[in-house]
Amino acid sequence: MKKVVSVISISAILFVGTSGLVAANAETAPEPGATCAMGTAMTGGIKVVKKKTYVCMPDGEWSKALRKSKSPLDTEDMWVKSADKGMTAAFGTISNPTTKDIRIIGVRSNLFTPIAQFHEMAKDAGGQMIMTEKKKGLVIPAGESIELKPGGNHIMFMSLKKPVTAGTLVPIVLIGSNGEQLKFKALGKVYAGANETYEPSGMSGM
Ligand SMILES: [Cu+2]
Repeated sequence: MKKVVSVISISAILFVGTSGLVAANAETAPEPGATCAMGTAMTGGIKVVKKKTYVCMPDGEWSKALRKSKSPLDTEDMWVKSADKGMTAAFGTISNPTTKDIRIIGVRSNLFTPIAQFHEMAKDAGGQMIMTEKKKGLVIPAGESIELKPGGNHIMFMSLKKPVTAGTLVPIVLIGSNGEQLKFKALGKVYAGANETYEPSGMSGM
């Protein structure tokens, strides 16, 4: 706590010294193509500046300015595996009733740190199921539904801020590549599977 206070006072002094009384915490819009602080392989770090949303894309660059709109996607039976800490994942069915593919590039929820990934389970050359990240986000094809399920595609939350308790509803927002925001609540459920480990060299488990 002491450390935080001293950092704030130093930055306040710097602001007064260099630019007078400029609002110290004003968010600035990222330059197009600027790399995100999250680095590669992490979706997160969503910024909202002057009513426009910027998403730290899975490829490590900020998205273009996205004007907020309502997503035409539908969800059904969304749920999150209950967990006290660490990682968890969200599952359920997402449908696209429109005639255009919709790409989901970001995830936001106040239960998690702003780090989430879209994962896909696939067989490797040896027939082993492995988990890989979908770096371009999650595409819901026109007129189709995709089912996120244990052992298949899922939305992975890398670091919980609060426990997800069985029976509670977790608010989640998915952000589309055109700024469409899909808000839904996912039910916390006890589930014995979907255990994953995350190692620097790769991912295993489920
Ligand atoms: Cu995963």
